[in-house]
Amino acid sequence: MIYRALLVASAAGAIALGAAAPVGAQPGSTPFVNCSAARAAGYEDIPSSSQYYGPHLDRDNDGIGCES
Ligand SMILES: [Ca+2]
Repeated sequence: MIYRALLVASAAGAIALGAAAPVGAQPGSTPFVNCSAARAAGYEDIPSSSQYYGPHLDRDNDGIGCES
């Protein structure tokens, strides 16, 4: 019983860690943390269809993130 609880807890921890967005300039498969990170990685004008797009990158909500 205790072992099972530990197993579940560690699995949840791994998921939480895996869900954390990359902080650095290295592009991943998730939206950039912010436009500073996007620009540092060479990304601007990120379309909403991009895996790097996020609503937090598009303050005017026109479907383009981090306008140049
Ligand atoms: Ca925009």
